[in-house]
Amino acid sequence: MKIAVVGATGLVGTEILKVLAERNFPVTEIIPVASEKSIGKQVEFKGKQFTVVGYEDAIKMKPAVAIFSAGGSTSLALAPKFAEAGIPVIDNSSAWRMDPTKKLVVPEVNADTLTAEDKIIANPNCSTIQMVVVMKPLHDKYKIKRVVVSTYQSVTGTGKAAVDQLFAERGGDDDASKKVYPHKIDLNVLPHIDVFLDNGYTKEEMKMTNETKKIMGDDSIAVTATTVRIPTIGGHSEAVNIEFENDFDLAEVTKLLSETEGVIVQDDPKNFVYPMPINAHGKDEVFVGRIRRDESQAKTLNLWIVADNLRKGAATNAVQIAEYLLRNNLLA
Ligand code: 2RA
Repeated sequence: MKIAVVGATGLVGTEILKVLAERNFPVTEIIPVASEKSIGKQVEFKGKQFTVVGYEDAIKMKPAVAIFSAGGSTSLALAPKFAEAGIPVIDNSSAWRMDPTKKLVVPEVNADTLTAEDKIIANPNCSTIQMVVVMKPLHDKYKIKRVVVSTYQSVTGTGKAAVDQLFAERGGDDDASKKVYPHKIDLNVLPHIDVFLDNGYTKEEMKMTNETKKIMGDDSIAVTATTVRIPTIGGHSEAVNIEFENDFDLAEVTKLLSETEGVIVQDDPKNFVYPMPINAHGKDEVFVGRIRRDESQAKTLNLWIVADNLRKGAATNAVQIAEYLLRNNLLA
């Protein structure tokens, strides 16, 4: 089937093509869509070249689904045009995530809410996705009251220019014109992701709070986040403290997580086994370790969660939504 990838030449767009190929999604033709300046360029998929087209031509080619990763304003402008033509859109930007008429989907958590009427489906923020995949089975079993999360996020979450800044600095190039962050990122840590809001939190932090409630379908879950950029590229890491309504057994928590689809437990600290971005890089799963009781408070758990933000945090999650639509005959 024909698949349109809008923003096919960006970091996430490239990853979407890789994931579609690796997971053997039944693609007959890729329709790469990009802005005016990229039209006519070639994009490779499974050894074949496909020509980048504008969105009007893409709609005329009647793809079965369009996966968008082209930023919020492009999505706001173009996703409705695909949707009106009956082409389901899976959108990686934040444009539609909190729109009450749109579903915000992590397949392991809430794909079963999707219907044929959902023509624009939002893919959540990367740092939220990896956290809710782990939270879901725990919430079902013990009921989560409150989550305190601190993130350690890869520069790939910002985009290619940020990766370039990191490596330029590492090579000794401190040219301010190449900087996308307001400070040096190499050998540094920035407690700042996305813009600051009036309440003192960043937009990224509020995404973790608001998106979690929507995906989990439970407004009673309290989430407070501190999101931090670190000079790494393999994935996002999160220290997560979860307070439950009901008490848990630690061995049972580990068993539950090891039986959860899409989750891999890596928890043998005595042998230095715990999730790290260097190992999560290029993988589709969410890795969890450092599973331990919070000894300062009853019914409370500490976890360390790592996933490749370009994969499960973006491309893989979007392709999994497309797989769900395919399995359930919901594609155009
Ligand atoms: C980041 N959350 O890591 C973003 C990307 N979606 O900056």
